[in-house]
Amino acid sequence: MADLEEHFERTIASDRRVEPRDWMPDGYRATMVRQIAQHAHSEIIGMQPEGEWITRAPTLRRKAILLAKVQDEAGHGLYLYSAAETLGADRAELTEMLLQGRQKYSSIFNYPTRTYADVGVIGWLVDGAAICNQVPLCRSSYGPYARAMIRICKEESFHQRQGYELLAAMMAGTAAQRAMVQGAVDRWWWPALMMFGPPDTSSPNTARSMAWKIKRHTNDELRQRFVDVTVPQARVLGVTLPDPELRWNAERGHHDFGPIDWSELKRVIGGGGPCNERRIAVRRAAHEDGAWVREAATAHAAKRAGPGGS
Ligand code: FAQ
Repeated sequence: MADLEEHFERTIASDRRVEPRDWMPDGYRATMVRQIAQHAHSEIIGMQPEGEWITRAPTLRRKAILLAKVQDEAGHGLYLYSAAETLGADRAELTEMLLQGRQKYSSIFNYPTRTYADVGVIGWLVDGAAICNQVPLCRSSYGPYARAMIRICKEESFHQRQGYELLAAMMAGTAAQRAMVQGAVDRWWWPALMMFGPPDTSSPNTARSMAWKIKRHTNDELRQRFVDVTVPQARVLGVTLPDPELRWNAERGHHDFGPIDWSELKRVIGGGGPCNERRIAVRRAAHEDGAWVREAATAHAAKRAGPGGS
């Protein structure tokens, strides 16, 4: 046991990857399952806010792009559930825990998409925040998660650009379209900053996850990075970020920004966001509607495995 533990510690210290068959502390396994499952649930629930606009996309081109993006999110969720399975988690149980509210998904997907500009802002800000958070996770210590993150980040970066391009097109349009973009930015800016999680001073998991090299940066470090990369993009786009305290601080070499309403994050994580109930209800209905597919797949697998099967 001491040998196994030492091997694990050496793997972490020398920046090598922990692989599914390696011994790992129970706490490490539980943390990985928690983070990967939450991430997978976020991708699957995250299909809903934009998915609601597929039938209302303004042109065939926009519809094709949006369909592809939402399908990518489904793919990310499936990769991530597979990564959780390498730790011994059961996909059906993870889904059950999501539906019962025993596992979380990102707070950001509990906000409504009121106009088509919201689709662009989700690409620009939400995928932009996801990239800031996930690029360092490509170096996360758990091999299957880190490797899944590489492809996911490539796709998210395409998603971010399509959102920005959509917004740039709207900003080149009518005054009403520009107002629509500004309205969407006003509604999504603060929730996007909350995606990075609670401040470091009240983040119970960060220290342990950093020591295990699951997380490579703290929540506040990544939030700051996101603000710094996004401010110049907002300027080029011609939108105002809704924070009167946002300004460059030459001494710190970063942007200062105003206080975040942490009570809102707490409320949304706790189930009290504008769309929490709807998101889970839609997910539950999709799961129930898909029962026949799971049954058919199980019957098919049993038939293939049985005598006479190939
Ligand atoms: N929402 O101690 P910490 C996407 C929870 S991107 C809900 O700081 P940790 C792409 C946290 O889980 C979104 N819950 O926790 C896309 C913990 O609860 P627990 C998904 C939150 O793990 C784009 C408690 O608060 N990305 O889907 C949130 O060290 C567009 C205390 O927090 C990922 O999941 C929140 N915002 O750090 C799809 C990235 N923040 O479990 C569609 C991977 C915190 O103890 C469209 N995850 N909590 O009960 C991570 O990097 C980390 O898990 C953090 C949280 C940074 C999210």
